[in-house]
Amino acid sequence: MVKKAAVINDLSGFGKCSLTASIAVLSVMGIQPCPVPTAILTNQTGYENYYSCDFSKHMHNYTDIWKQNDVSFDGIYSGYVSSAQQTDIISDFISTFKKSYTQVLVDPVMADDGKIYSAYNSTTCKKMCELIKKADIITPNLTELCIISGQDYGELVKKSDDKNYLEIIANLAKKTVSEICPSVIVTGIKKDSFIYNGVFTANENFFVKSKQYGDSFSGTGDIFASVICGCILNGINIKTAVNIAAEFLEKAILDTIKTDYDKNDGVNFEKYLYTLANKGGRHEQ
Ligand code: PXL
Repeated sequence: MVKKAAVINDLSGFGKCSLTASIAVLSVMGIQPCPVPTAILTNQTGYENYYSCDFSKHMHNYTDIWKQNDVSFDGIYSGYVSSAQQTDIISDFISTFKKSYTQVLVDPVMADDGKIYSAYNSTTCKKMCELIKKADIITPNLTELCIISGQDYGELVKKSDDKNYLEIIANLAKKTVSEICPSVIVTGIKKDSFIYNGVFTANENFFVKSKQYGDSFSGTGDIFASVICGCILNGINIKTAVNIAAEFLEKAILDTIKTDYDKNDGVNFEKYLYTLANKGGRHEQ
């Protein structure tokens, strides 16, 4: 049986993020992605111009009709929301479909590099911080961890040269683990030309270190979370999952920076998707 993941995210025509990333990654890893669009956009919101068509009023139908059709999911993975109200719809979706075996991954997409996304406001962020309480695992970037834990991002990154910088971040994440969500993976922590991803659970606390190349690219958080989702559903442990996600992104980023690029266009991940096919892809088992 192919495992199924409901993927609640937007569909952006350009930016190689959200559903375009998740559908490709999960499929190659042998998981059936079942998309629930939150919005349909011409392109992600980091470009100068974008048009976004909010899908909120249709999202209830997914919950209602899929309930009538008695579908079930091994995973539920949510990302970008285009209104604060959508967090309630996602919360209802999780309550309706979460079974004992369903893994819920909420990527609390809100912000990056210290700035909240242009379609978000403080209410959206407050509601997202409520939604993560329903997750088994969350994958905030450093800015999002700051929002979740009430830490000023600017003040935190001022300490990035300090010896105990990672320890300060670990403490924020551990507080989140004990108070909000059992597994927290903090992505994209920049220090001394390296990128760290931190894993925090009741029994594990560690950072995975990778080389930092180029900019912050569109969609890398979504690709990272999608690989983690695929790995978890394929029974791969969290440490291996983070290494697989980091290595995959490294290949895509290295390829992207070989030529002129616009960070809004995302990374060249397509030609490396095949490297994920033997990472717990169903054909292997
Ligand atoms: O990758 C995060 C993301 C997802 N979806 C949309 C976005 C962004 C970040 O800007 O604009 C539409």
